[in-house]
Amino acid sequence: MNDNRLHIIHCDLDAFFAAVEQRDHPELIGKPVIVGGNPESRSVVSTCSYEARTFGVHSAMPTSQARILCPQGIFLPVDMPRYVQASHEVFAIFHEFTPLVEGLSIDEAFLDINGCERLFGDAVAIGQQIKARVKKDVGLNISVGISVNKFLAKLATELGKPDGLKVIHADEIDTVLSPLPVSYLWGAGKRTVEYLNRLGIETIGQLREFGPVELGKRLGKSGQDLWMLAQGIDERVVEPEREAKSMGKETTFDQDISSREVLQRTLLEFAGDVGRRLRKDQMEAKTVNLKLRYSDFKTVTRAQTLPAATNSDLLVYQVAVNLLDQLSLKKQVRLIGLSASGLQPAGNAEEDTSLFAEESKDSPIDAVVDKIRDRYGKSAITRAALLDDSTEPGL
Ligand code: TTP
Ligand code: MG
Repeated sequence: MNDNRLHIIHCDLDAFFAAVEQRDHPELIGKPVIVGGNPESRSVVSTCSYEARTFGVHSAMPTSQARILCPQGIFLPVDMPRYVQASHEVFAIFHEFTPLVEGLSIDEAFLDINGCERLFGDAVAIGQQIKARVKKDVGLNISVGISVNKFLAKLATELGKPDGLKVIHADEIDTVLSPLPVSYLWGAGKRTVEYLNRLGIETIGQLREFGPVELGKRLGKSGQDLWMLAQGIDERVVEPEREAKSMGKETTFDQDISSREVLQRTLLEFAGDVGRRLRKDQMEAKTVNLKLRYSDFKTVTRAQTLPAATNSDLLVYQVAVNLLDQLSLKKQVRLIGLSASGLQPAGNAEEDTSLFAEESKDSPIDAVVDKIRDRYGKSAITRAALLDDSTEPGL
């Protein structure tokens, strides 16, 4: 399919691990932060802030060399759980816009927005919304590239970094590609680039002139693939992950919240959404997860696994409130999230005689509420506790 519409979005967080460190330790903002192993050992740099990059430091460089290039660098160890958490949050935002999300790495994904335009606007509008949400909800900068296929969207991200939102339109392909070094071709590794350079091919424009037959003779199938990319042709489709492992909702409040009541009411609304979605997909969840992010971006999570899987709004809500009770509200809350995980097809729950068992059966009330909401919209029916105050921010 040769689709000239801008429908592929590529997203990649800027200086990811280092950016999480700067977000969580604001005194590091503007400083050369280098994340990796201990500089005294034989470790390598995972990544570094853009400030450190001006000294020539980069990923995969021995930390000892980074220390020589940038003695004033702030060297930090890798703290994977925090980066994984941020990654999950960013991917959850992607999934709000389209189900067609293909993760490439911990901080990078393709989105195909075909069919989503009526809900969220065109690709550029969606790109802008993703950038704004990732900044507001997760506190990180993400670069976004938009084009007609995967290669060009990824290239657009690379060219727009940092904090970019770059579009490559179909009619710009030749002008954008021709002057670029061949290293910009996706998949052209160091050895391929050296080989092409030895043939006198430095730029993508020169590679195009070299022709597909000659390249194929010298590099086989990968030569032909490179030649196609050099024309801006890439027919690979976005391949989404197969199935959701959890479903949930979260919100960043417009103003930080200290009221337990507001948090509980938000959880009640979320539990309704989560339960409804579970029932719609004929699924049940074994585990309820609660997340709070405080005003200083410190994030805490709590989870409870139930004796039997459920898709009842009320049970999800009750467990979520129990989890909330375990968390301190001394600091104000910036974000609250509720999710259900350990998903399984409804009705497969093992027999259980505990107190939970009764409530975890499909609730007839939930089913009736779902029907009314399907027909008249979400606001047609609301649990009583949601009605008493609608003035809280962010809901
Ligand atoms: P990248 O997206 O390649 O790099 P980055 O996000 O740090 O910087 P930018 O995208 O703005 O150029 O990789 C994402 C994360 O993966 C990175 O923050 C750290 C980790 N990583 C390594 O641990 N080792 C590596 O060699 C690379 C390239 C990345
Ligand atoms: Mg990145």
